[in-house]
Amino acid sequence: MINAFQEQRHFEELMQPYRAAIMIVKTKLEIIDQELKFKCEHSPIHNIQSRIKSPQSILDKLERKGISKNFNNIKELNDIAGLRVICQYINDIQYIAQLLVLQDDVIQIKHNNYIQYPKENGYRSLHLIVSVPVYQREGMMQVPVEIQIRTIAMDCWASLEHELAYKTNFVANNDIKQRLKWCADMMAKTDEEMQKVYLELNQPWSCLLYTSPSPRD
Ligand code: 0O2
Repeated sequence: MINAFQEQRHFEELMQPYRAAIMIVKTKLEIIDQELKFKCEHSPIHNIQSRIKSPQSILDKLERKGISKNFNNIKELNDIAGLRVICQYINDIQYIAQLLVLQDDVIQIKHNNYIQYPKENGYRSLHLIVSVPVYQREGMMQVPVEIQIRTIAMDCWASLEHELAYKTNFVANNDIKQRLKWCADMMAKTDEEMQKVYLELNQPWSCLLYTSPSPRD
């Protein structure tokens, strides 16, 4: 009993910097959204979700990567802390990502553009791994955070597909795969059309929007 309690406490202690990193990156994203809302009358972020990977998922991932299943090896994983940013329109995705990684204390470690290059099953999303400094009593440590940035439509497809196919032991047959892919492509067409309508209705007023952000001096 005491051992289980101590293990739980040890795990929670290891998670502390990751929880802090989530708070830091989430706040940065909220500040970006607030600024754009004020200056461009457009709030690109619909919703931000966050999660700390569960102990079981951590052990499963260590095993998948061929790393010994021990919580002290979590430094080998970059997605213990995860944020999902749901945007209104496709163009918002790249713009938010750029504004975030241009910040001096945000180091980009990895960039996977599954929107420009969707996965074979139709999965679309922009994945970033960044690291941010977290200050604790012992000093500063750089903590990685995985950020998935996608539109409402991409998120709708990915959330359902996650349950239906991605995280199940069930191996989808070709018919199911094609139908899921068809849905993903329809969602992508909807995103394109919604973006066009938004720009047609708002262009005269959104002069600042989607212009390349440049590094601050
Ligand atoms: P969960 O349960 O969602 O957290 P790498 O770390 O680069 O070696 P990894 O982590 O597979 O390999 O990277 P990738 O491909 O960028 O995927 C990271 C996450 O994106 C996944 O986390 C999923 O959340 C999501 N994802 C990737 N591909 C798909 C897909 O085809 N369908 C859906 N619905 N989501 C996907 P986890 O840890 O695999 O799972």
